[in-house]
Amino acid sequence: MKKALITGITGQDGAYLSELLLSKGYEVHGLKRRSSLFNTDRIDHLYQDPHERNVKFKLHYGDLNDSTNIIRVIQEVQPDEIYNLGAMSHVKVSFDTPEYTANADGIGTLRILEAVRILGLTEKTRIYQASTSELYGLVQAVPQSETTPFYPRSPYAVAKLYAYWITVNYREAYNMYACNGILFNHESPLRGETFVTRKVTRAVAKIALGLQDKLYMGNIDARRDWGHAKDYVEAMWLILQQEKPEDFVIATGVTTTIRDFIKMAFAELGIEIVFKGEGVDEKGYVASCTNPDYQLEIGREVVLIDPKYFRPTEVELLIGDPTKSKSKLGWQPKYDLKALVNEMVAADVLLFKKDSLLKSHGYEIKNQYE
Ligand code: NDP
Ligand code: GDR
Repeated sequence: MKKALITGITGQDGAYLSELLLSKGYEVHGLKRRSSLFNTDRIDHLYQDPHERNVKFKLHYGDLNDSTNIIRVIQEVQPDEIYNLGAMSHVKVSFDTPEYTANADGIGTLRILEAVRILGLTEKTRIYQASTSELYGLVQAVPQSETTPFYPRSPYAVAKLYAYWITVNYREAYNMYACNGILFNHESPLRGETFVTRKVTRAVAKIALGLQDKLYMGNIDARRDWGHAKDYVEAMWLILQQEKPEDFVIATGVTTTIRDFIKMAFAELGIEIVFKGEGVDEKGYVASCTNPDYQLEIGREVVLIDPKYFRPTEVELLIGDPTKSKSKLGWQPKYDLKALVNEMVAADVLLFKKDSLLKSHGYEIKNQYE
């Protein structure tokens, strides 16, 4: 039985990857940060009582900023595969916490590679590094492939650039099986609430159910190549099953504006949104509502722009070229954007119907926006 160690196991990708590896018969170990509240919502359904025998899912306290802890956990687990998914992963927040981000996202990767080397596991342990399309940053060429030059545009992306190259360097210097998956944006109902897709699908559900008035957005003209996280964790696994270690772009090859994503998400509930004007004064209003379940008056403004969501330097256009991953890995996504939006909106409607019910019975509902 193979053993895998996942950093970032409590995150979106960590949860889907755990499910995938367990279904393949792996023993799955995860690095979990200590938190003052439970932070295991996404993996609670996988929890196994550590007092039982043959436990296949185990969590270890740890942090990517703590070398000795990482060395200890890797020594204890002796993993066949490490998936380094842990990171301060929010681009906008990285402008507020650049040093922390550099440490966790950049040096954290070095700590993993160095631990494997120090422990003499270079022949046994394969390493997947969660690299990102944010490396491309300021557009040099499209679609972006494994050979497109990088031009990072945020402290997050600069930290991930270090992580990318240190992974390549350890592969070349020490003959390690260490690979970068350059993944374009991937989303799901488990996506963190402050990333744009989830922020929108949550707001669509809440506006339709009368729990929120307006949705405040940043740059809605940016374009992203969005896939489903479930498809993307499959690619991570495939990258570690090849004969020789290589880096791969994982993307759909289709790009869409945030504006169109907003329209698609509202359309799932039969609500048509039209934008008027240009620039920061632009507003989105309800043009029609054909769903009898939702009482949204025509002409009501529901989408507004708040410059506080703009980034000091923006990544305007991402569109990936997945040719290499399709031909070498045989990777093929099952979801398109329509199916992804459909699943995300449906999940958030279900989630907020509970709040709606509580509200109708007089309970106070807390709102969390960002
Ligand atoms: P999430 O933000 O959902 O999850 C990040 C995970 O990292 C969480 O488990 C978090 O723990 C953990 N973490 C954060 N800081 C530390 C730290 N200092 N030490 C240990 N663990 C830490 O991200 P995703 O699941 O979406 O992404 C997974 C990885 O893939 C990330 O590295 C991200 O940068 C990268 N990536 C993501 C893409 C995407 O579109 N989703 C695209 C390309 C790359 P906690 O739960 O305690 O906060
Ligand atoms: P991104 O994802 O920065 O691409 O990084 P995010 O969803 O945060 O932003 C995508 C685009 O939407 C624009 N935008 C807004 N974004 C947020 N979060 N909130 C808003 O209100 C808003 N309005 C407009 C942004 O400016 C941006 O252009 C994600 C993360 O998962 C990274 O960890 C990962 O590496 C990359 O995807 C690939």
